Amino acid sequence: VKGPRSVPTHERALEAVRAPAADVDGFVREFLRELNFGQGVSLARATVNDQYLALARTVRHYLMARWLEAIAHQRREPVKAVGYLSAEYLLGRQLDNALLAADLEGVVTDGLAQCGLSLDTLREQEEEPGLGNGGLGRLAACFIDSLATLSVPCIGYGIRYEYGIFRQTFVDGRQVEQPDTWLALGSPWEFPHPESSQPVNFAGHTETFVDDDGSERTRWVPEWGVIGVPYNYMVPGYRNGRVNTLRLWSAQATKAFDLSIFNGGDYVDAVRAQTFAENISKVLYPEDSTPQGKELRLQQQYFFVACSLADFMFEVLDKDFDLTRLPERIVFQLNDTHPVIAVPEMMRLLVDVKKLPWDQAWEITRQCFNYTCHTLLPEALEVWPVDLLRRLLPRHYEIIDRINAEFLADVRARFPGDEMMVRRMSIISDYPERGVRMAHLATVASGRVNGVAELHSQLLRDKVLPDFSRIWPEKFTNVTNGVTPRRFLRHANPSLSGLITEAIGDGWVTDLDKLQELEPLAGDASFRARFREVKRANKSRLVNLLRERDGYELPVEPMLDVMVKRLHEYKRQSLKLLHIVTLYDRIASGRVAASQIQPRTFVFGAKAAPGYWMAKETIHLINAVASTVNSDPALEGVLHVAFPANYNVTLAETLIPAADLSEQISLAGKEASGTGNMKFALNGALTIGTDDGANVEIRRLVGEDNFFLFGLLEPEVADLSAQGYVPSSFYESDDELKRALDLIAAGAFSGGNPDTFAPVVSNLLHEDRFMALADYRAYLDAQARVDAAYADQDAWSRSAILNVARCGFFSSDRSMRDYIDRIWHTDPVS
Ligand code: GPK
Repeated sequence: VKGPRSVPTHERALEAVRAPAADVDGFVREFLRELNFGQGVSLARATVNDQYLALARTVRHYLMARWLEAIAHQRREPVKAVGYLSAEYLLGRQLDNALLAADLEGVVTDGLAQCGLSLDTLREQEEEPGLGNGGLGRLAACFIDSLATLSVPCIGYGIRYEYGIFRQTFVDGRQVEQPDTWLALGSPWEFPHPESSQPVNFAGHTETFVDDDGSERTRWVPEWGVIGVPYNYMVPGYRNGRVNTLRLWSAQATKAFDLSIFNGGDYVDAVRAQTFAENISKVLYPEDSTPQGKELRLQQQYFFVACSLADFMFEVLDKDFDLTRLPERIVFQLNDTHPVIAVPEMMRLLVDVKKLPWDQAWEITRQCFNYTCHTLLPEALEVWPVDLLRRLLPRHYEIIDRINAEFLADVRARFPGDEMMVRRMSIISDYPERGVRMAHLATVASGRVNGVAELHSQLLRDKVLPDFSRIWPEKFTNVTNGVTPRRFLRHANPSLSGLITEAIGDGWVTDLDKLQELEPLAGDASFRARFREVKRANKSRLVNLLRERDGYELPVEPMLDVMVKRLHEYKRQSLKLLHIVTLYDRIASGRVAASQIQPRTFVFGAKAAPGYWMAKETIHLINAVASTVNSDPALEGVLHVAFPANYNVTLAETLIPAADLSEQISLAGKEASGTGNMKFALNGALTIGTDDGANVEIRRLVGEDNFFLFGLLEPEVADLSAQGYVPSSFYESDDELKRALDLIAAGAFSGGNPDTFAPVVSNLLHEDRFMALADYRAYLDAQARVDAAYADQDAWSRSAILNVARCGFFSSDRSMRDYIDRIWHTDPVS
């Protein structure tokens, strides 16, 4: 598949990559050329999609020269790069990001206007690449944005899923999943490079043989294989001339595979085989924090890391590169356990393919990997059944087995006689079935292991991997997550960005600590008034969007209270619901007059994993409560519940800037970090939250007066569960809680049918793994404090401004500097 590369003279090469003139005329010329010659239509006949595709390609041209230079530099100069290995990248729309990075928005707006077109119409045409489930995938997207902005060489490696995260629809209030056909109308941001494809093998067996030099070696005789075709995406830094690469792999059938079957004469089988191979990159698994041990998922994981390692080691570096020096050129970051099969794959490449001695290969491998853990939930830590792993990747299993044997010998030497410890630490577990604990493998192989917020990193050390942190305390570190200020403030909130820039200049876009300079303005009444105008304008923008997108008629006035994140029991959307049901009940029962209630609009956004039954029942209940509340005339203008379907990055960009109140109400000790929490605070919403994840750090930075804390602390959660938590005791002892649950149970939101939500009620009453009932009263009290605070608009705005001013720490630029200082030790390039 590899075509020859031509070797042009240096001058000719430069000539080929000159960007179009960055003025209106230059843009229009290039745009029309793309429309005519690229898209094959005249302006008069072009559809909106034609126009969008031509625009996207035109914008690409402005970034291309820098991109090619960055790629050439990577090959030419001995700099160390970051290889970010992630099964998910939740990118969001590309056009606006590219316009922002290249500073083209003004030119493009004017140029399109000259053609009778509007940028707003064209940007709506883009289907966002939803190649991730939630926080973990979005974090990867923020990180690669920051690395490009910091001019740090990075290749993001991942999978080009043909279907990203499903499109959520509601039918009678229930979630129905539709395939995400994001590629259907063409994908102008990607560059396929079939000439750089990589073969990937599976299954078969291993055999030992004696090599030419007389040594005994092992080889893998695989049974079948596929080809990985890379698709490159630009990752532009913010106005710094740096463009990094995101390289996503797509699976294709091999020619050899086809041929053998075609020669067998069975044409139809041959075509089926092709489909089988291409299935590997067909669809993103929609489970977030609850991986299912599916064979295809393991195939995906091995597929993309095998392609990525070979790509870096044999394509980016020269074929004859001295691999003992590999750690000088690359550091791979394992984004959770999904890419951890890269560890035995690197050993296989070094030992079997490059014939390095095992110990030397292990030394190199250990210097090349670091591991980020994103969870504390035991069910989210991947364990692959030994039978499955051994069948699919027999050589990798042998390598893991040897890594484990050597590791356990080391443990036994340090702790003689402590076989319990050996069992606890083993990479291969015996119970409940023989399985490979990918987090253990990652920890053994990595130079550094990090959690994603202070509390999480501490719990990771103390509770998830305590034995490991005892023997290797220096391995463990924390890097608190961050979010990119480009997408989530500068782009998503142009009104607030404008106000900030007017006050302190625009340096904050790449140096978010500068937001501190806003602090004195929190005391300035006229600034506060302008801040409120911005919030109001953002609410109007949201109301307009939800009218067009979902047919909602929402009032602009009320407090906007937002809970958007994956639907998961530990995140406790059900606790939020109990609050709403209680407010409803207070009015319906006449205990409180509607006029006494602080008007609020509640917005939910949440996808449930299609196989997560309780989460889907909760979605149904949210929709049922919404329709009851919204159709009650007594509540008009007082309470409103909106649940727009298909919450995604694009909706977040309009929703977050409009929010007054950010709901971050997971049970303490369960949310590793959260990043939505950061986006809301940065956009001037106040948080109501538990002492969990990065909430802890947000509260410390914004000040306890500007944050509504409630609920059990993590040690209290641990105590309560040790004592034996009995949720019904909270139900019995709190009349309002009892009434709220009884209302749901009686069918108040299901047309009088008590069966509809019986499982949800019963789950809360008898199981309540995440202690929603225990935190209910504290939560309602905190909501009462929110109401009181909101009644003083001026004081609220002051707090909101202080949230913005004090959240500079949560820039992913800072996260990236932390990774660089503590883990990667890479340098920016000039
Ligand atoms: C954690 F384990 C997982 C997972 O499978 N998917 C996922 O999105 C999230 N996460 C955590 O739940 C968040 O607390 C965290 O902010 C995010 O990863 C990024 O670290």
